[in-house]
Amino acid sequence: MGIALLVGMMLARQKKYTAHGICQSLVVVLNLIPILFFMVPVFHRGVQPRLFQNLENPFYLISGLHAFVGTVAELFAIYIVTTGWKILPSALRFDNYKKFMRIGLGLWWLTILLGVGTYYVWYLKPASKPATPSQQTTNSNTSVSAEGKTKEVVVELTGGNQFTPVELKIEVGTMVVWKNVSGHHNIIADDGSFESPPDLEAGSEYKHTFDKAGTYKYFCAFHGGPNGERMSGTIIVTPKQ
Ligand SMILES: [Cu+2]
Repeated sequence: MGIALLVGMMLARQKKYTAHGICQSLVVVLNLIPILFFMVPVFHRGVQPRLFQNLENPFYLISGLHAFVGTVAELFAIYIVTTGWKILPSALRFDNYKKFMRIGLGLWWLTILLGVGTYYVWYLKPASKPATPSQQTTNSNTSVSAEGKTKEVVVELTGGNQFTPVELKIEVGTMVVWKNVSGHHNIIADDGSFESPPDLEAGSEYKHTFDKAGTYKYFCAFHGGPNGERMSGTIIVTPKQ
């Protein structure tokens, strides 16, 4: 998109205004597809519900800024396109093309930079804590800790965007250890009673002990949603026998 915008800018410099208009308009319109079908749903599920409580966390701050500046940039660009093709009534159009184009291009480049930043923070940034792979018995995924009190049960998060097992039955007092085997995931309870860090990198884990009987639904905000949408799971906690 950024390269196409630069090509479009060259066309304007060479005074090929129709080609310039077609090039930049295509970028603006095609850009709506990933925005509406990918970015808006992921933002709505994974960022917006916890954005303002977590502004000090780069995961939320950078993706939140990208969403804000990107929305302004796309709307501004749509305004430029509708003016350029004379779709808007003349009273609403601008005359100062150079100024508007410069502001528009500046906003788009800022959005692109924030987008690269979001990609880095979400998918490339090395884990802040070194992963601590814990020893596990080979034939069972249930183990008893050193104190002999807390039972631990493992749920694996895999690259296929699945929790394994999807449904887990445990007794009150059991600790569930979610181990991220591959990919980027997180664990968020539908009812908000537990929540992992926003981005659990491969090799890291998140633990939660269930002290109350009940049925707990949870999901990964990257790949699922509440109420059992796609990447999600259930923990059924039964009273002590
Ligand atoms: Cu996931």
